[in-house]
Amino acid sequence: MSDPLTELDALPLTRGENLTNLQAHILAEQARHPNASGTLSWILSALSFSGRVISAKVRRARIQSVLGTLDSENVQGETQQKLDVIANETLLRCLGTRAGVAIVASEENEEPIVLRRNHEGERPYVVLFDPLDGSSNIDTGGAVGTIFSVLRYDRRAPEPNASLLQRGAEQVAAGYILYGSSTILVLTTGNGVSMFVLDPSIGSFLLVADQLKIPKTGKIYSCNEGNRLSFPDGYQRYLDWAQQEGYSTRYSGTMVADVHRILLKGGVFLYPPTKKAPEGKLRLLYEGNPMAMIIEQAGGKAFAGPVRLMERVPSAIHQRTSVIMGSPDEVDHVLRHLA
Ligand code: P6P
Repeated sequence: MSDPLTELDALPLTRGENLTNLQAHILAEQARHPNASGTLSWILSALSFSGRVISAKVRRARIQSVLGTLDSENVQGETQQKLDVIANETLLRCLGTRAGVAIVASEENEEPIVLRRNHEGERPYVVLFDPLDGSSNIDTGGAVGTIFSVLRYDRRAPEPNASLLQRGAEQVAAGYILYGSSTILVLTTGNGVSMFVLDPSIGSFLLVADQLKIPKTGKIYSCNEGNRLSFPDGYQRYLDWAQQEGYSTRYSGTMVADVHRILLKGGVFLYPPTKKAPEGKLRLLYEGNPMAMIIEQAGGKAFAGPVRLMERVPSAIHQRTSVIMGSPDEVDHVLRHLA
């Protein structure tokens, strides 16, 4: 009969740490706010549940012959992968059961979905998400992810959608779920960054790192150099400099995977303006802002060209942005070449 404690040691935890699951962590965070109603905790719980469902779908995609594409396109004009639709439906159906969610907005839906208007007593929220970021990598077994952003619903807003068009600095929570060699959930509610790994044998996200800090430096840059010739000059000068300094490049085509690597190992992720996407390709509200909140909460920097990304005032839900985010010193190296 093996000693249960040694089995605990085998879990993906720092040796000697307590065994904390995501639910316990969320409730502990809630307890830090005496007048918290628990509404946000329920929303985070719905996002976690969605992540577990989507993870199971992603890992069985080939088996369930879910791969391939629907003949439909999403608002971005991108061919929808079947798993895009399934991930989107999963999030809508999990969040829809939570009373505190007033509006949801998704990369896959042209218009936001107003779930509830009357909010007597509730402190409602709006949730924005990219249900399956990097979905073009699904068919080749590449990493994909879900990105989410939570803002307060503004009752005073002239119309519901105005609550969606808030600066990233107003986010109350943000994070992502990476479906890679393991399923990893990274979350911030404004009090640092926590990382959880899904243990599929028990169906729980277990805390493996709290108050995660991004390395100050890292000689790695992550960008699609296929677009290099259409980058503005400053970015090309930066790439010349980085290559002369012996930097490595890592780029998977899934923002969640590329930024997660930088969060743990250091470096800088950049998606500059290109001829095809003069505003940048990534979406401000449900890619740029949530990833920027994670990076800044971990001690990194996140810019859109020369301006702090989370200061940008959105004018449209599917608005695009350029992105420079990662280790503080590495972002500074890029900004220095843009000046
Ligand atoms: P490109 C995926 O489609 C995505 O939105 C991000 O996850 C990723 O960083 C970027 O676009 C990849 O774009 O132009 O390099 O294929």
